[in-house]
Amino acid sequence: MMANASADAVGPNGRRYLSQPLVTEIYTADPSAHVWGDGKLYVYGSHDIDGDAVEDDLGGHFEMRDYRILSMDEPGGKTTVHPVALDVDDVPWAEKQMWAPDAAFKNGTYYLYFPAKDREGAFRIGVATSKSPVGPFKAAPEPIKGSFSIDPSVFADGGEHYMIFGGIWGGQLQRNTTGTYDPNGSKTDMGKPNEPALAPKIAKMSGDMMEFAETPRDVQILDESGKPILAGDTDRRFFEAAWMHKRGDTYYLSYSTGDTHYLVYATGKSPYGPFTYRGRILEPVNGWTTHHSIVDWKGKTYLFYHDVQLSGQTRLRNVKMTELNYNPDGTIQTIDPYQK
Ligand code: FUB
Repeated sequence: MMANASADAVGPNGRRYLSQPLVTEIYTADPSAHVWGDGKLYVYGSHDIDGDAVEDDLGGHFEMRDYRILSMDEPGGKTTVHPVALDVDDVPWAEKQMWAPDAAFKNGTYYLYFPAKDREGAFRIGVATSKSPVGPFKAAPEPIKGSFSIDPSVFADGGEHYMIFGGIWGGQLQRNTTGTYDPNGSKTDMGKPNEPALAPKIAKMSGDMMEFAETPRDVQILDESGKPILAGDTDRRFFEAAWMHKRGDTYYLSYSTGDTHYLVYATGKSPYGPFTYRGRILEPVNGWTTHHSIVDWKGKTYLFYHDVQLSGQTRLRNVKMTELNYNPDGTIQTIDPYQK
């Protein structure tokens, strides 16, 4: 058992964690949770490893090279760690850094969407297929045409699927402002503080789920007065880890604010937006990154997230889950990742 795998473990602030890691035998992060037709819950996430890279400002220390899928039969039940579902060596175009993935299901096939760096150092998004929710997955020979940056999440709505993706800074969104990767683009220039922040992207998927059916467009995130959230508004602007879900007629776009460490959300009336900022979902966890998914399962809604309880190291994270509750007006009750 890894150190700190105990209900009595406390974070750097001396407080006990709200919930415990789902698994302790491997390090896991960036959980995208789904309930498919069999009623079980599957988590498609990153498999963190303790690599050699020195920690840097662009996430070079996240050296993940494969995916391991988790599954649970019941909330609070045992979590199973499945064998390797896809390895970087089996993705012809990818060199390294298999970061946060997501999955979709259509017509008897499971689709795993994942970002990785190609041999030019550009993040692209790939797709792999399987007849089993836990793989093994077979990768397409090329990345999705027109894809760039990181953190794909695929949202199903009205018979269509949409990919929402992107991440600034180490996620390279600022190097793709023209839709084409600029190897000489700035590593860190995210625009002037009083300019609109860089936006996550959205594209409808093709019928066969292997391509974009349209050129990715910006997802606008507005403040309470209808103005775009600005680049300098670091507590609220998009950084990475977008997730979309729907409740009633309302679309919820949630994301990480990165260097300010919040999980926040905005609501809208269409998956394309515009979205209006509403508030925080999760206060900062122990660890630099924060990343999540939201899913309904057996009559409740759950937030899947990660922190570094087990290792205390940024690069070695562990996935957790906790219940998420709405207020009567549809706003989300902010979660504190520590016990009161
Ligand atoms: O896991 C690597 C990166 O860290 C993800 O792509 C980001 O969302 C952050 O969690």
